[in-house]
Amino acid sequence: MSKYIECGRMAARACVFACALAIAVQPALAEEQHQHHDHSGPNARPDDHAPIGVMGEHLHGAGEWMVSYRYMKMHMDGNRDGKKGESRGDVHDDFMVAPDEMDMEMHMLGFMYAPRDFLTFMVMVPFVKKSMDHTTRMDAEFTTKSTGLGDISATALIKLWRNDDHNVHLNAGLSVPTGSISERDETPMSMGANVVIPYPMQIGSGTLDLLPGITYNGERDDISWGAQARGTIRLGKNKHDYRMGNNYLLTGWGAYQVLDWMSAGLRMQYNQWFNYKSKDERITGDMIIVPTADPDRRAGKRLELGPSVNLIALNGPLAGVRVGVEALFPLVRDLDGPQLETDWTLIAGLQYAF
Ligand SMILES: [Cu+2]
Repeated sequence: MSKYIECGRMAARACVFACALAIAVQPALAEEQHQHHDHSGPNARPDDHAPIGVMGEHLHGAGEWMVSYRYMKMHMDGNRDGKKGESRGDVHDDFMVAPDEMDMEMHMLGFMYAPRDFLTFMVMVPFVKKSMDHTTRMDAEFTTKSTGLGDISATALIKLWRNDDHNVHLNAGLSVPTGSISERDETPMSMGANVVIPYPMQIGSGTLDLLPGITYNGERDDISWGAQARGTIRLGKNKHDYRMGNNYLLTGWGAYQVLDWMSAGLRMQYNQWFNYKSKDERITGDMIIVPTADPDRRAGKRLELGPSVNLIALNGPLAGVRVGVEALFPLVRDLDGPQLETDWTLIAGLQYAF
């Protein structure tokens, strides 16, 4: 129980810090300029928003709301240790079971509301679906699945600085452990029992996580660009006595406004994540038969690049509706493996501000 109190205290401190910062920077912004970026009106641009895979990259004008839906699919095929690919046979040299493929799908609902021009609140509610195929040393194939509500997050986006062409804001978020860390399924080794399945198949982190970040946007004439750095900092340990590794993400993008209602973009993203602290005794026994059950084979880094398209309806009954599609492909993958490697990610979304 004390762990939770400790987490709560740290989270409370983080919130107080974010609010204090907001109050401290607010006088500098007291002279609230009229909303330069109208997200729904006739002056809106398709590239007012970043490629759809970026979150919390824009603020809204005072009184404005936005609802969004995103669909994300990540496909992983084949194993890798370091930067080098490993065959199923390589994995079977050390483990009784090799993961072959994994698909992760996410449906994410988003809500944004700006009480003031300098402050926008954002809440994200993910629904996650995972499926992993495996082969045993005896050549038996099996699939495990998990699905459910993920970790819900709330973030304050606080304007730090703006002039005609440039914007900088702070992202101060908190993720709460609403996602399950007790997903179960049958495996050939479980003798018909439903057992807790390995770490990558769990839906949530089980911990309160801080989501700090900073975002920059610029635009001039027909082009726009931006960059964002953000982290996922896990607090304490979860109820099954482990903590997932922190995650750090750095991304930059550029977009060109092809038409009033359509922009095309390119984005690069660097992501690094770390090994787990301690372990879940239900998953990691004395003998590790599959690499996904090893808390010390979770870390990795990935550099990705991909194209995107943003559309906006400027008038008519759908005015203010935005559609975005983005794909990401890996340039560099470096895993503390063997781990499944990500081959592609697809993100599509719908946004409506009012
Ligand atoms: Cu928004």
